Amino acid sequence: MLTIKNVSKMTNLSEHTLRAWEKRYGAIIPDRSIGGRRSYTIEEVNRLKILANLTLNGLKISQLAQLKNSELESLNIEFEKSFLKKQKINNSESKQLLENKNSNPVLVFQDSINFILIQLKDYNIKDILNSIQRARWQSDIKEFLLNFISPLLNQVGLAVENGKIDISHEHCLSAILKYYLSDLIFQISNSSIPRPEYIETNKISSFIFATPEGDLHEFGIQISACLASLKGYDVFFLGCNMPEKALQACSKSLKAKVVVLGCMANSKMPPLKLFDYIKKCKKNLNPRTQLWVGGNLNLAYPRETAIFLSDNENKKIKFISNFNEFDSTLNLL
Ligand code: B12
Repeated sequence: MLTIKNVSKMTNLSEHTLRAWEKRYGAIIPDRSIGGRRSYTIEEVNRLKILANLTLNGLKISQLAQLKNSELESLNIEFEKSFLKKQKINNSESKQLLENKNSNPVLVFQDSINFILIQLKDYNIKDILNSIQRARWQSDIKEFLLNFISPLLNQVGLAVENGKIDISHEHCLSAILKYYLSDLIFQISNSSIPRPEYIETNKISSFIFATPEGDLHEFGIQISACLASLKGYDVFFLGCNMPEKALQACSKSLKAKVVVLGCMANSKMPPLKLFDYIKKCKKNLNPRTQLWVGGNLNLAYPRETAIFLSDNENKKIKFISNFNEFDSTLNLL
């Protein structure tokens, strides 16, 4: 028998939503153990997964809660079919996907990314958002961020470089993702999303996320903020383009354990200016606050990074160039 915690992880529905759907709509009324705890069956979990998908597609739980399982399943298949048709996936592929949606998440994500690239050309925001929501629903948050959001941004970058789409399309997607990921950070922090890796004691350590003044690339810190929050750390997302003095003041006031700077090598940010910013930042932070520099700075400028780190004052600064490394560093804290 499954507890509400298990079910929350399996369906990506928060415990709060599960209780609300039970109490307000009677969508599922699980048995109770002798101690009064909810105990779900696998059939109930399957029903909840379908309800979650249909509500993501815009249907109201109030309209769905009383439908029979068979009615929900047919409705769900209709939605799947119309979505896959839109993605121009041929019949045999769509059948395979319908039968075994989770067997190849990379394939499912790549289809969604292709679909978004096509929709971007027409600035079709509604379908893009829908597609993002579906990718989110099909996977856990980490997979969604690392295997979908990050490759999506890179492929959009490539499409601009190759002249397949133009900068206005890239900006359009950036605007959508900025909104979507900000909301996700907020939802994770407020526990409205299950956190399988959550560690209660982590919440005494606060993390600040920002990018240096002049650097507008903020998806790296948004993704990292989600990863830290999933582990239970208290996350303060300050966004991009942070003046160094303001960052220090904030870090002092919050007694931050770690300041995470996202630094992307780009033509508008000369490396010396970035290293200078990082150096000043470390110098003026509380000595107990760690400074982590995420992004491709050390990879793009290995020689400059080596020189920078040879200075005793900078030795304790950590350079982290990808999210898996960031995630493991969080475990070591
Ligand atoms: C979205 C985007 C923008 C958006 C940013 C919007 C926003 N809210 O963030 C906007 C439109 C503002 C923008 C502006 C510019 N951009 Co831009 N942008 C991109 C794009 C398409 C995606 C970047 C991104 O967020 N990727 C997602 C991240 C998560 O993945 P990633 O970049 O591969 O990062 C990896 C690692 O570096 C690391 N990582 C990255 N950040 C972090 C942070 C932490 C904490 C950690 C742990 C790890 C980490 O993890 C990732 C996976 O391994 C890339 C294209 C591309 N191919 O990357 C160009 C790109 C980064 N931009 C580029 C350029 C040149 C610019 C501009 C100078 C363009 C211009 N002429 O105005 C300006 C600079 C503005 C400024 N002052 O900063 C170049 C940089 C090339 C270079 N080395 O010079 C790229 C590569 C495009 C290109 N091929 O030319 N950009």
